[in-house]
Amino acid sequence: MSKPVILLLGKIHPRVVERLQDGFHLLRTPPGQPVVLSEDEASSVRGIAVAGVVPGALIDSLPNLEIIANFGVGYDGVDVAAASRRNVIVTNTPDVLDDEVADTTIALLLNTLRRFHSAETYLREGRWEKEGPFALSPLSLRGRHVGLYGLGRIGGEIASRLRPFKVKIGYHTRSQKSGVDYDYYPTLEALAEAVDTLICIVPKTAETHKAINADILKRLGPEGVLINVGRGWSVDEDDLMAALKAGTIAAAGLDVFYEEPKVPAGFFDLPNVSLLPHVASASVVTRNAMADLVVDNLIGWFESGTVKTPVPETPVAKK
Ligand code: A2R
Repeated sequence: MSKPVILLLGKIHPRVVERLQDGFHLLRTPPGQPVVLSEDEASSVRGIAVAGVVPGALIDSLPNLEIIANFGVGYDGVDVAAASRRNVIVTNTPDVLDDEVADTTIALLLNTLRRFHSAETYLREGRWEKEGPFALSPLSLRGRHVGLYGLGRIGGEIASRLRPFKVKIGYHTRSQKSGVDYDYYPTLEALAEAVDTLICIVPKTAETHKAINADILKRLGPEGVLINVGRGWSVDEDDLMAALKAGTIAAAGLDVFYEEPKVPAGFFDLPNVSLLPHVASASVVTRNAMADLVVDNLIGWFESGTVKTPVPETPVAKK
């Protein structure tokens, strides 16, 4: 029997290729360029492994496509509606990255408040010896009231890590969560009004587009801090830049941006931001686990017609 053909899209983790190459025929297209396939190639494709974008038009051009295995918990790059119309399964990589992303969030929060990145640069530049101690950080985690915009798999892990820091914790999601005792706020506005530190960990959807805007930032207040580890999509970067410059809020820590890898140059001039290049899950161990889940979903589908982690919108059908 011929091996199933898998189309690899975007910058795919080497472990995905390594584990798939024996059992599958892999089709690669040049990264960063539109996918061009011959008619024969297009009709041979039964699966896609992707870290990035799968447009509806591509899905529609692959008549025998059965499954799209997305590398990452956020699968907003995949046109899930187009996939569902065609009965194509979509999978993502939840759970295996929760701890890493939550750890990074705490690091980014502390960095933003205490400016450890600037302190280290100060030391490396030899300024400690020449100029004396690094300036005291105006901000601290002590006594903060932290609000989570999103309390799912990752948000829940962030909240449980925050507990031992003895901060007050609240959250906003569309539905109140059972089994947690954090204060629930039915709107993002109400959450922002109550807290001074807002952590964004919601998915990229129409509802979350630029949800964190000038109004929300104003509600956080002059001691306010915004941390974004969800999607850049959820923050109005112009409003954020203006708020940081005007002192409407005190600081921000960003791991994600609206148009990655482009980062608005204005952020580089601001002393009150900590910026990371979307690395929240980017350790070898966690990225390997994500790669394994991509592969396990594909192998599961082609060997037994089952997948481990279908996205909620997908039709989970037996082959
Ligand atoms: O709204 P709910 O009750 O479904 O709670 C989800 C919340 N959420 C929202 N909260 C307020 N307004 C919205 N429009 C809205 N949409 C979703 O976000 C839930 O608490 C959380 C998402 O949790 P999970 O689906 O478990 O996602 P996970 O694994 O925590 O990852 C979150 C996102 C990914 O989608 C990537 O964009 C990023 O983190 O890596």
